[in-house]
Amino acid sequence: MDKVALITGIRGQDGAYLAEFLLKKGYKVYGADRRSADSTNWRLKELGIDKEVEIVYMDLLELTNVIKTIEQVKPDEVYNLAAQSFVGVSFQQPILTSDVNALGVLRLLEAIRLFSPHVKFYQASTSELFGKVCEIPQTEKTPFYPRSPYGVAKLFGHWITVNYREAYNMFACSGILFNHESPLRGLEFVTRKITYGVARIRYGLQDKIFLGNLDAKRDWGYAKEYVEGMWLMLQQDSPGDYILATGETHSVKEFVECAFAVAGYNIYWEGEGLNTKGIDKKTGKIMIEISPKFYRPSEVDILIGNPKKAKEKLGWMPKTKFEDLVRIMVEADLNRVQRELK
Ligand code: NDP
Ligand code: GDR
Repeated sequence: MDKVALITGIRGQDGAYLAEFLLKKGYKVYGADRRSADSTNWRLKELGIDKEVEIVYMDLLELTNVIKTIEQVKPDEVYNLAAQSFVGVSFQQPILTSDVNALGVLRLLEAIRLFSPHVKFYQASTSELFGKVCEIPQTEKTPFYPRSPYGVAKLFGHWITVNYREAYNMFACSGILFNHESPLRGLEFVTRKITYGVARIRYGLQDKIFLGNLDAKRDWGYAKEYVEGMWLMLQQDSPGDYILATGETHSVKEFVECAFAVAGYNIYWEGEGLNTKGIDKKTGKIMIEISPKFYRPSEVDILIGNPKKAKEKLGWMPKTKFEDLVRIMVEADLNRVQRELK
């Protein structure tokens, strides 16, 4: 019999790639969608799997809905990817963010504990747990110090997963994933905002991109590879927590330079702080300006993860290098914008 997986957050970046991955492995995949007015499922469509994933309506805010879904789907594995995942918005919606990202995890764990305790459970934890880092690179043993309501809520999600594993002997894993990007990344995140912006500039649809803190450094990997790591965690003999990361860090500035270079521009910088400008060497045009509205009240300055445990125990290795990731994203957006223009 095929294994059955339930993926929450099916309409998100990781949900789409994980569904694709599990379908290829022969799983029956249920995708939990919280239902919204726009149910185009563009990511599943882009991967050509929208007809293969069975959509069930489930909102992590609604306990009875969560219980009924677990009873109906009878999954072997549950991947909890649903979240209010945008750190910036978590400062404006801290209570909603906590309800979904913290209590939402607990609702799911309770439903599993009470009605289907043999389910294997994956929780989407994050490098945002490290926040104000005290150790470089970060490992599974590095102390947490979240810097946003998003990070604080995810901290609860992480620890409640650990607690249910220890208290009830549940097969519950927490994947501490560093930033992972792709052409399916949401447009509000800085990488996709830049690559889509570059493509629109290239085709004359916009003049410049407004950004916030250019000095923030992130460990950016390719999302398609990270979903395999999630699956591997649930295939082990015993549950555990793992970091998935590349072990490299780059600034937003470097991402900008690299993305523009793929489209044939050469960016140099003038000014400092809010007056920083990214200028195209050939034309002298300003391509990047700073807007204070994209700054966060408290920032995570640098993240760089050590994926040694995942390498040794899961055999998981990131393959795509930073420059290749940026190229994949810019080229996909150049193609998209070209198609939009037709
Ligand atoms: P996305 O924002 O692309 O997807 C999140 C999904 O969660 C969306 O489909 C959203 O639904 C859904 N969702 C939001 N609120 C609810 C709710 N109340 N009930 C049910 N579903 C809900 O995120 P990613 O795919 O990038 O990330 C997947 C998970 O991994 C998230 O939990 C994120 O916090 C975490 N993570 C992501 C990392 C990354 O770099 N991408 C790194 C580390 C952790 P809708 O489509 O309707 O908005
Ligand atoms: P992050 O991703 O907060 O790391 O969370 P994001 O791409 O939003 O920000 C990365 C860094 O870039 C800086 N930045 C900007 N960010 C956005 N969104 N827009 C801008 O204009 C901009 N200018 C500069 C930010 O300040 C930040 O330092 C992502 C999400 O996927 C989380 O769900 C996940 O847990 C973490 O990655 C790991």
